[in-house]
Amino acid sequence: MAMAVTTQARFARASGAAPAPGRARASPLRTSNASRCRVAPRAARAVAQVEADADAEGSASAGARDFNAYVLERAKLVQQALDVAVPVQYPELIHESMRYSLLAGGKRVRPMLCLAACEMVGGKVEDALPTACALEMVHTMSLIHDDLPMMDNDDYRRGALTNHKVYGEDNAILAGDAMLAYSFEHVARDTPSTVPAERTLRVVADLGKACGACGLVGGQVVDLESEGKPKEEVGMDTLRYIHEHKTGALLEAAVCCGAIIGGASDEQVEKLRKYALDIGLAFQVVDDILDVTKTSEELGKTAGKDLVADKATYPSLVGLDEAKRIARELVDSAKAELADFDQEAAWPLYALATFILERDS
Ligand code: GRG
Repeated sequence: MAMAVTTQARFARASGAAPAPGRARASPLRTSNASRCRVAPRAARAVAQVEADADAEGSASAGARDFNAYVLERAKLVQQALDVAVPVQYPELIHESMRYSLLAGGKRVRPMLCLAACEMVGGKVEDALPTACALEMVHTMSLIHDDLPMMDNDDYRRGALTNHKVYGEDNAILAGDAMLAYSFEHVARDTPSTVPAERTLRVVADLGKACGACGLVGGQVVDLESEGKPKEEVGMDTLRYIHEHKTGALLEAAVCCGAIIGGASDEQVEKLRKYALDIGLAFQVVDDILDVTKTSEELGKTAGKDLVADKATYPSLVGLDEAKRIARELVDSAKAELADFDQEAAWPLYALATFILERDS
């Protein structure tokens, strides 16, 4: 696989050594990694598409044309905050393992949604930043665990070797556990004290719900249960459940928690929940589409796995064109939920919805 060569070369360059086949004690990310942000190159084409669409539509918001700068600025902000939140300290190995996956790039969609929702309802970015980082910690730990041999068994993630390939399965499990626990600590302890405590408490509860047996874990369990079954037997209802929980639940938490921190009314949170449920499902439908239309090199992870496993996915159950139509419809429906908000303040949530549809990794 072409990616294997490229990724190993990149790893070797970053660490100054050839990648160890099993456990590695030296991390390529021992020093600050804040400037090494790969979001822009990997998402560049989709960002350009969002801007082109905004131009073509004569978008209500002139700001939409600055989406490229917006994404870069937000990704950098989140990268720096994560770098500070998880320093290397004793015991070094587990902190290095956490940092290896957390600072390895990624599109940072969940933190961006959280910050955008907070700002749209009048909140301050710095108030939501610990929650935005916590969302990325939960997301990253779920990727680490998902990649383990007893789950999805993957060797590559975010264009690099998976955590267990570098640090061993025992440390990868523990790094995920530590990151999950720390995400809640970070929200509870580091959200500015000017944010009313009841808002922070609601965020902790919503984040917990998104992680648990009625959220990501529930989606993962049903996904594992469905593996090996004929895709027709799995069917659309179960597939939708998997997608809405495995992927959608955290996007829902991202948008709703950002809005709660920003002081949204209950009515506003519920409108934004509908927006988030639509983009959450669309995100995974697009993921299914990318799995069959992109290469491993383009995705930074193994492509074509669903096809090889003959897994139930939107393209495999309804066809590629219909899957694309459904994703478009979901994103249109999400945008409709934004109609009652200040349109100028809402432009990043419009643009992020388009980005989710148009992304190519
Ligand atoms: C205890 C929270 C918790 C989870 C454990 C392993 C597990 C249960 C759930 C797996 C959830 C999972 C990996 C869902 C896939 C979601 C998805 C579409 C990932 C890709 O997201 P991107 O494209 O990735 O945003 P980047 O790398 O850009 O961040």
